[in-house]
Amino acid sequence: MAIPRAIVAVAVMAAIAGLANATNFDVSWDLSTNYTRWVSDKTFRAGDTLTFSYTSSHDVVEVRSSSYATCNATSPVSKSATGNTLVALGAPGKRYFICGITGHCSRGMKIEIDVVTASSPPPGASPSPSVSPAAPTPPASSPPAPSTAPPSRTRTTAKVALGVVLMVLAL
Ligand SMILES: *[C@@H]1O[C@H](CO)[C@@H](O)[C@H](O)[C@H]1NC(C)=O
Ligand SMILES: *[C@@H]1O[C@H](CO)[C@@H](O)[C@H](O)[C@H]1NC(C)=O
Ligand SMILES: [Cu+2]
Repeated sequence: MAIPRAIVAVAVMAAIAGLANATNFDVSWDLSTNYTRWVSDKTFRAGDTLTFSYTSSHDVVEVRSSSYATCNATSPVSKSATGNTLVALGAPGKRYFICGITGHCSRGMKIEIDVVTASSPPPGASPSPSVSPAAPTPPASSPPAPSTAPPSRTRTTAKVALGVVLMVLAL
């Protein structure tokens, strides 16, 4: 009531800007996914999150690199078996996750996440944000076309959806 809408709107835009670079990666945690391949086209930045989804046949165990190499879940950093495990990638560095059920890690349920600083460009990315030369120019009122990379699309979609929700709340 006492807070002018303009101030609320500025706060909302600031909140959106702060979240603009956070991406959630959904990890379908099972015995059939090749996680080496899954990580290969993704860039994980500090502030991003992972959401592991899995059945009761699995769990998520975070381990140190030495235990990762040998699939040893004996003294984990952390362990979760809720079926839906959210992991915050808070700081740059490597994170190691395995399934603690006997035999699953050695059969491929292991994933190494290399978290880079939030401002780092993805490996091999061109220095400037590129627009496909063949793409038609969108009408001026349209939002920018999302990148073809799934994480970026998630990022953009989440940002737009959040912006809509917050703007509605602000008004
Ligand atoms: C997983 O994918 C990587 C990269 O594409 C490949 O080199 C590897 O052989 C695959 N592993 C399995 C078990 O298929
Ligand atoms: C697994 O790790 C624990 C704790 O570090 C260690 O005591 C145990 O010997 C390891 N097991 C194997 C099979 O290496
Ligand atoms: Cu498992």
